[in-house]
Amino acid sequence: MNTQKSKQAFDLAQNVIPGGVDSPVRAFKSVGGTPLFIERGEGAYLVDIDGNRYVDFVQSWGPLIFGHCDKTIEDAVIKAVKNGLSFGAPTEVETKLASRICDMFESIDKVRFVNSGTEAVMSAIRLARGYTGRNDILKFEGCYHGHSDSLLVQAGSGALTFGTPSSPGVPADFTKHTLLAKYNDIQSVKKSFENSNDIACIIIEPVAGNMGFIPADEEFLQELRTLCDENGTLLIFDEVMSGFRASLKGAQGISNVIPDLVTFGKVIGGGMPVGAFGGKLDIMNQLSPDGPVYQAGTLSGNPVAMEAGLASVSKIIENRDLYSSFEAKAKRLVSGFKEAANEAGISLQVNVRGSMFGFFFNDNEVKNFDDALKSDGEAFSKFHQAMLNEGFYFACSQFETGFICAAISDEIIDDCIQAAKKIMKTLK
Ligand code: KE4
Repeated sequence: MNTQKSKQAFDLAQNVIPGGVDSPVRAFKSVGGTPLFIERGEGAYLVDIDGNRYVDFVQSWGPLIFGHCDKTIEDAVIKAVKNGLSFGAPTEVETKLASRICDMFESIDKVRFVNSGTEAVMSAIRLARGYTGRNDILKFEGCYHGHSDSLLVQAGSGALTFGTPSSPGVPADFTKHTLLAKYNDIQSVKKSFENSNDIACIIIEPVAGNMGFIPADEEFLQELRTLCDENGTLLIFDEVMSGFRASLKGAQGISNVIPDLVTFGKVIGGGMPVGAFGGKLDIMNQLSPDGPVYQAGTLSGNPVAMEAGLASVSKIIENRDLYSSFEAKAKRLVSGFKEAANEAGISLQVNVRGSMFGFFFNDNEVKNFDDALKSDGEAFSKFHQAMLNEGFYFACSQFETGFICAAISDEIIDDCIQAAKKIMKTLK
């Protein structure tokens, strides 16, 4: 692939944008090589500024469940734009999208829109603290919930301690209320409750997509629910990535565990900047202006973004049989990868939930962040680069997730598996 124009564009971008990107993972630092500058999307494909076409398994990190330039979503946005871009006042489309989400999830009586997943999670955490009157929060090593200060936390010394900031600029005081536990390990959670009787909420990616792809064990989620009920702690499902992706009803549609608060993003914006958080009446009614917990946003519920989200969510609800097709394609893809790896004498761990999939270059099953860290990052990087050269665009980090969209055909899956068979042989 000739990527000369991307290289030039990246050089220019780095003069005026930190790292040349507006979000760090895009810089390809984890896999090496130059990030591709994209000119346009076409259904299942990305086209870079050098004219190279790639099958897109990233889909803007999840939002584009129908692929690029979906006509339904495009028409909705174009129509909305002609009425104006923003009013800073309520519009009926916000109510329509909120109603779709409330009708879909028994755990949600009300929902509020924001502009990103980060905002959704930050707001849900504040609401949980305001509702319970407690200060501590519990998250899991390896789960990412956006970049708000109290959630930018990794394990301190020892495995199960109060978090320490994982970024400069976050004062230790801002993370002293953040407890850490191990994903899929209920004993580590019980230990946290021994360490604190002030836990406002547990927040979890019920299908983790930010330490690579690791679904939580159903029993683990059920035990989290029980522990929260026993301790008066709220359970927050961060479904920013898994919402409308792991199933029509996200992870809670698979586990049947009902959270107290849910956060959304990505698919509910259809590619436009939308996040949301929702839950039961008694919790949501604590939010300003009805309640004392403050939360706000100039462009929250932006009518153009709302129309994109309404079109995206409505279309997926009207085509809910797509999920069985998504999952069949994802399973066929990763099974093909696993077969190709086995033929090459390489250990590959794979997993699927609905339209989400992941693979680890790892000898053993990956159940938590420690396991994920033992994966062969070099093999992943070589695979990523080689598949790019074959015209397949995967997430540029072992600690991300892949997605199937409605525009990805069975033929594309077959072609991708053939490319993987060729590439795996070169990795040994
Ligand atoms: P945003 O603020 O990026 O919209 O959402 C933060 C967020 C919250 N919760 C979960 C479960 C998430 O996956 C995310 C964001 N996901 C990453 C992909 N791993 C966004 C990509 C990026 O950071 O550029």
